[in-house]
This record gives sequence, C-alpha cells and structure tokens, in this order.
Amino acid sequence: MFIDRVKIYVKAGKGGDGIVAFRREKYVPFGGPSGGDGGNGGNVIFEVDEGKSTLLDLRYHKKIVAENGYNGKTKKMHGATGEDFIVKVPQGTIVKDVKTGSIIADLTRHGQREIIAKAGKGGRGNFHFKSSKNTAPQYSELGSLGEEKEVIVELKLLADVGLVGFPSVGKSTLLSVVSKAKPQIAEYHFTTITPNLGMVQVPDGRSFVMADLPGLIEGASIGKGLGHQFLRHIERCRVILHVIDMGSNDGRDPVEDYRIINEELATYEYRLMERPQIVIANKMDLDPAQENLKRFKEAYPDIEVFETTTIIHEGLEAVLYKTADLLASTPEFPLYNETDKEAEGVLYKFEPEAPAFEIQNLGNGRWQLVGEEIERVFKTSKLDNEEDMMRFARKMRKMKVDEELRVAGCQDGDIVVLCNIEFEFME
Ligand SMILES: Nc1nc2c(ncn2[C@@H]2O[C@H](COP(=O)(O)OP(=O)(O)OP(=O)(O)O)[C@@H](O)[C@H]2O)c(=O)[nH]1
Ligand SMILES: [Mg+2]
Repeated sequence: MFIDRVKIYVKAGKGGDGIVAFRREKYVPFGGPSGGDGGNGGNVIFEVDEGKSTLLDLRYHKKIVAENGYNGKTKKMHGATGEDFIVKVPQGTIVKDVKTGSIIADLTRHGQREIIAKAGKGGRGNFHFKSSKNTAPQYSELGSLGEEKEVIVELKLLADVGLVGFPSVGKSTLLSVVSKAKPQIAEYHFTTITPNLGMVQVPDGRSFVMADLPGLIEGASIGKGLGHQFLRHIERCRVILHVIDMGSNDGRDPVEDYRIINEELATYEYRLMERPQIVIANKMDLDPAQENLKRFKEAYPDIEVFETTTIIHEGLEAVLYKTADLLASTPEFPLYNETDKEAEGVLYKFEPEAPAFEIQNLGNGRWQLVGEEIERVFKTSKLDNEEDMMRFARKMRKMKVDEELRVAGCQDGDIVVLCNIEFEFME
C-alpha cells in the first residue's frame, strides 16, 4: 500500500531526576553531598532510509515515545541516558507541526537525520548545590520534560519531472519507454493508482528522475478523482510534462483537455503553473490526430508542441533533450505556500513565545495561575521539604508572579491556585 500522509504523536523522553544523597564513610563523619545527575531523555529522530518508499510503517505506529532518562545515583553517579527512538522514513519526507502548521523537517538527503521531538535534560544532583553557606543541600533538580506534539508526516516524491494529464493519455507508457520503470499500462482509466518513479538517461549522458502520476480529471484540485492526493508529489518537480491524447481515443477534445488540466494545476495551492511545461501531443498514430493537432495549434499558437507516438517510441528523444535543457535552467521551487512566506529561506519557524503565565480572578479572594511555562516549572519542581518550597518561591518571584498578582489586586491571605495545589499569598 502506498501511504504518503499520516498524522502521528511523538514524545521525547523526560530527563532523569537528580537525587539527594550524602557520603557516609567510616572515617568521614559528615561526608559531603553525593547525589548524582539524572541522564538526558531520548530524542525522537527521523532518518532517511533509501530502502523506504512509503510511510506505511507509520500508519501502524501512530504513537512514538522515546525512552526517559534514568535518575541519578549515589556516589555522584550519573543516571543512564534514555535511548533515542529512530524512525526510518523515505527520502522526500516532510514533517509539519499540527498546531502551528510550520515545517519541522524536510528530509531530502540520504542518511539525513532530524530531531522531531527534543529530549528533556537530566536534573542535577545535590552535590552541585553545595556552597559555603549550605554544605549539606537537601535539594536536587527534577529532569525536564521531553517535547511532545502531533505532527503530520508527508511524503513528497523527489522527482525532477512530473507527468500530468487525463487518464489513459499514455503517461505510464511514456515512462516505461524512457526508463526501466515497469508501470502498469492499460486502456481503462486510473490504471495508475500510485506514483511510479523512473531514472531517465538522455542520450548525451544527462539524467533525471521522472514521476508518473495517476490521471487528473476536472475538479481534481478540489479532490475529485484520484489525482488530487497526488498533486503534492508534483510540488518538488521542476518541469511538468503535460501529456495530451491527440488521437481523442476517449472521444474527448484535446483543446479542452489542455485547458482543463492547466486550470486544475493553477487552482492547486502550490502554484504548479509556475513550473515550465512541455506539451506532448501523444497518440499521433491515430486517425483524428493530425486534424486535432491543427486545431490545437490554432487555439494555442504560441505553444511548442512535441508530437509523439509513445507505443512505438517515436518522438521521445526531442522531449528528453528539451526536458534536460529546462531542468538545467530552472531553479528549485520552495516548498512553502503563501502562508509560510515569512519562512522563506529558513526551514524552521518558531511560535511566538506565549506569556509564561496568566492570572485569572476566581472571585472571593481566589486566583488561578495558568500558562504552559508556569505549569512546566511547577511540574518539574520538587516540593518535598522547606528548602524545595523556598526554591520554588524564589523561582516564582523571578518570573514576577508575586508582582503581577499584586497588580491584579491579590491581597495577603488570598488563595492562589496553580495546577492542583493551593498557596496562601503572603508578602
Ligand atoms: N494508439 C496509441 N495508443 C497508445 C499510445 N500511448 C499509449 N497508448 C495506449 O493508451 C492506453 C493508456 O495508456 P497508459 O500509459 O496506461 O495511460 P496513462 O496516462 O498512464 O493512464 P492512467 O494511468 O489511467 O492515468 C494503453 O492502452 C496504451 O497502450 C500511443 O502513442 N498510441
Ligand atoms: Mg498510468
């Protein structure tokens, strides 16, 4: 099964916690702090694997969770690092963040690796917190959380050239005679239901990759037929070969066919009409072909038309030379659409930072603190003893929580709620 779009959930490992421990040795009555650091969590990493051609594996593996780091140990020993989770994907895979729509990674090179969810860091053990004032710190850090998110994984084939046209115009036949690819060929519509790739050698030694796609029909750009879901594979193509059945084998009018397909390409979001096109008048062996071609040239006098009869390999050499020439002079098209404009040239786009916290007045002297950052700080802080509490209070003060609460009207003795804990507000 050819799968080229999947939504999955990825979660990197949490860092291991640092621990509180003290040396207890026979002749060292007050041995120093010796709690070790937690290990870092594992990342979720995508890696290009040449052997893969679809995202089928991900279809059955929708939740990817990397290993957590291990907690620190006594004698200043480091906890083990969580193992990275490595996902093998085909060349041409793009990963998008569902929430922001931005592109996290574009995996185009062999062996390329990208971190999709970043691991949490291990917390430090108590020996890091020893100072002249506090030689026996009861404090250690918790490991930080790993990133987690939903992502859309899409495959956009890495082809230089894409074949487009109505069903049964001869696209697969063309690919089969100019490359070693063996696509299915038949007289019924939608013979091709998944893209086929072929390496094409031009007689002068140049070469390029050609993609044969399922046939398009009117309304393809809004999802009719099969073609729409495959239009995305043309996005990386630099040149489009537009194949027309000049023999009107199906009783269609080639002049109309050409217009309709171009309209579909223009309507599709990735501005496919900006790619240079080579117009191929195929099935020139059939009776009505000459007459149709004449009309076609009258309708589109400025277009260069390449006449072919693909079943007997006729007229193809000129097409290949022209394609190679156009490829040499056409730059790659960026994979961003209008809304991604500001990301031009840069692949990674970050969300603007959300405020660290917000204050909600619950009435009756009760206040709620909400926000990703403050909740994260809370969840990664230990609150086991007095020392932990003091440290947490200092963190809150540093984030200006006290100040903002006071501005909002919070009075001494009011209750402040954060996650599931209530604090009494005091100067
Ligand atoms: N007479 C004639 N028939 C051709 C020519 N090229 C292809 N055909 C026939 O047209 C039919 C359709 O060819 P395909 O190559 O499968 O067409 P396609 O465009 O890939 O079609 P879909 O995959 O359905 O979109 C087959 O029966 C081919 O043998 C040609 O130059 N002349
Ligand atoms: Mg086909």
